[in-house]
Amino acid sequence: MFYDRLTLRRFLLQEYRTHGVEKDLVFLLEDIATACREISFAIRNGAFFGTLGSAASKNVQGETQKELDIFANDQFVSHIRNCSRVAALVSEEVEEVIWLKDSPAAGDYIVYFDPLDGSSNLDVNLSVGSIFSIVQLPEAIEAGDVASVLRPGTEQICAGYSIYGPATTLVITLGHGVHEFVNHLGTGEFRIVSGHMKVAEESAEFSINASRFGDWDAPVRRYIEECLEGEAGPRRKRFGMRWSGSMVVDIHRILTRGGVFLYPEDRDNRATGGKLRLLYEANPMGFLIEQAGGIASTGRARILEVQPTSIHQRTPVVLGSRSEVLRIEDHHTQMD
Ligand code: AHM
Ligand code: MG
Repeated sequence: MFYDRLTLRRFLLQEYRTHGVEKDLVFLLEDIATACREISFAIRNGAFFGTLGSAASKNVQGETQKELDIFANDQFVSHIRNCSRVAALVSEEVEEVIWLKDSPAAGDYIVYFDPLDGSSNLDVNLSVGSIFSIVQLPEAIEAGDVASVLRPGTEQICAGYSIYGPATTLVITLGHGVHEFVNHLGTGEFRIVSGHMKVAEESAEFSINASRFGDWDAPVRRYIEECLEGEAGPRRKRFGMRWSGSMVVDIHRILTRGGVFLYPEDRDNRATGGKLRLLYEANPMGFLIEQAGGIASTGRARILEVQPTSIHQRTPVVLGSRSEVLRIEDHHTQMD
């Protein structure tokens, strides 16, 4: 029943009481949830205001920005500003670190986010989402010192995403499992629908942009070929394939019913080290997948242990069910 389900606020206050989650982090997450609600509203009405198309600008990766990319970024920045403990922000849509404090202290937060992931889905009315990651500074840092925001994913204290689909959802981890909330149309509340989500250990579904087959390295090609061979091949089972064009949607499916998601480094993207970004795409999704019992790998190493060297750094990504990710890692070990 609707009224039996925990609201996001009550859930966060439980985390405060049982796991010592700080009140400032509770407020920060509520502000992020508000930003997501506003973005959801803007997307649903985007066709009337002509905001689904491209803006005149390009972002730091040279990609054309949609008006809604810029709007979503502004929502994240303005709502997160409410929290006086946030030292700095790193956004996919902004080239430089956004410093919010003059003297960031130990215990302050850094928030990394992709305000609108998969935005090429907007024009065709398919789902998109927002992704965020929060780390807590172990020591004071100097405002303006970019190196001090280059922190590995193991330092995350919180990660999550919102999906703007048939329902607007919010999925978060504070390091004690993964929980899904749905935004109720009417009250505007986020209420829990799944607690302690688990990635199935085994699966028969993979998610990759197969049009890049000719560019993949041998270990990835071998893994996918084995899946495609179905019952007659070494896997002795038939595999399904899904690719939504929006990482949040593909990862949500894997959290819900298992599977593996790959965006490997390939011949075409090798110069940049892959397509997806480490700090605000791979790390938060990796933290969520690990918290749900899956594995988050580059194909060769744990994503969360990669030491970032720049804020918009890219990384190969293999996320999902344990048995599949281990098999892909094994292919890399054998064929490197
Ligand atoms: P974006 O941040 O520019 O939207 O790009 C990230 C997206 C992911 O959501 C998705 O998995 C991938 O890019 C899709 O890539 P492709 O264009 O190869 O299908
Ligand atoms: Mg993105």
